[in-house]
Amino acid sequence: MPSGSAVLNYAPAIAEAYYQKIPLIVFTADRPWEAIDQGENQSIVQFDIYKNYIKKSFELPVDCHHEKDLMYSDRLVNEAFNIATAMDKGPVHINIPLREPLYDIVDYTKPIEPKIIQQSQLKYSISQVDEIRLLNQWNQSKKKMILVGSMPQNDALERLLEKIVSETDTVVLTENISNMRSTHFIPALDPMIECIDKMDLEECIPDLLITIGAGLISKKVKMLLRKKSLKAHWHISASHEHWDNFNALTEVIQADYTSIFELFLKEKLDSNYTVLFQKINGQINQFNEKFMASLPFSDFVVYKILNDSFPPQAHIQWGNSTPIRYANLLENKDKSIAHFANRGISGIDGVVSTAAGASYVYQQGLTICITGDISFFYDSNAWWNRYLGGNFKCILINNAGGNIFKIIPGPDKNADVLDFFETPNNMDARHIAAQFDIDYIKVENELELKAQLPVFLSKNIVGLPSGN
Ligand SMILES: Cc1ncc(C[n+]2csc(CCOP(=O)(O)OP(=O)(O)O)c2C)c(N)n1
Repeated sequence: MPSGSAVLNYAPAIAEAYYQKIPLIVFTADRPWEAIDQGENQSIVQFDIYKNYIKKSFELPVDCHHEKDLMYSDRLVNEAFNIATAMDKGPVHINIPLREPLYDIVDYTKPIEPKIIQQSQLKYSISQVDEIRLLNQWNQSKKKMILVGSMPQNDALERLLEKIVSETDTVVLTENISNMRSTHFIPALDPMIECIDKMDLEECIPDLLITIGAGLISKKVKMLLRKKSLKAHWHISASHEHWDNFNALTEVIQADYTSIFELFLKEKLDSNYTVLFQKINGQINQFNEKFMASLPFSDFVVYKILNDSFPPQAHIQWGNSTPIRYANLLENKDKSIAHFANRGISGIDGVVSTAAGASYVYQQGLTICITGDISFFYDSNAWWNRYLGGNFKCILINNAGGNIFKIIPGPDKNADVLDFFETPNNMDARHIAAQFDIDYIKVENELELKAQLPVFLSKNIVGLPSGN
């Protein structure tokens, strides 16, 4: 349990969990209130320290002399766990003040039987009046589009959305980390936009846009939907966020996805909207093949080769910056492979740490972290981890700086400024690998990559930082 400035070091992970709605219980050790702001060693005000990024903060009593103190602590801990895991999930903080001596072990003879307060799970459903109103609007909208943001695999929802597409003539757009794989859905949104010709553009804009899941990666889709004023945008979520990403939000629906989409299945409308997207989707493969064929050996070629080589059951942890963006341009068909990224707040800190932690929890297959060099070196302490196993692999795309800043419009305009954004470097991961006793393979061209990848994926080794 951390205290003092170590508590602040938790902040990026807590903020990420908050925006991704991940249940997280954060424990911190503290000094009692009388020692705070007294120049005492390693003590800062810790209660509510994460207040903007936490569902609720708790503080246990310093002493437990009376049985009521224990009852109170029991209740607080139960409340904290229940709030974190409620339908509207997120992190909670339990601060634990301790009096000196801090390192003695107390011989506590009484049996400890913590009370468990159960929590029945809420199922948000909307009122009948709202049902009728929404269904009415759904019926009147000929062009309906569902845009799925980041979420973990959800087979039941995937099947339900397939039914929505085929029975109600609705278009479903998915991103890589929405983990929705179906021939009924449109993947790889940026190439799709390249394939929309001007004539179809107007036709493509929906009358009704529905968003689910966390933040969207595709900037092109954002720009497209922002450019044209949408008639209606509904955001469905168990929590109460008002995400108006297209400046057109008309309804926040606090419901679980199943109940709302089952409601919409009642209406079987035929408007040919999906036919239009099927036509566009048919062009994506051709577009991609032509585009790939035109490329020299480059980061994107590396990503394509990697994407085609992931073994079944793998969990891919994409780094922020270009890795997740390139990943989002590529199509994934294997449903057994799940894709993740820290897209709650898109920090480049903790990319490798997150993947390392995830590999400890997920033992059924490989966890493969794919990261840029700045993110990798920034987080090099991630390798200081006693629990890493052979199921954890890391691929470092060492392009000697933050390449994203050469791609996004803006920083590239001024060469002097670009240097500060990009932070060019000549760092080599070989020494980090040696320091932490990690196997290391370096590849520098397509031939080497293709030759080494099977070795890397099959061997029980921990990491493959590569350079290109
Ligand atoms: C904690 C944090 N600091 C700074 C940034 C801003 N930032 C976004 S991308 C990036 C560069 C990342 O470079 P690298 O990991 O090498 O990936 P590449 O751009 O080469 O793909 C930076 C500094 C951020 N997102 N998060």
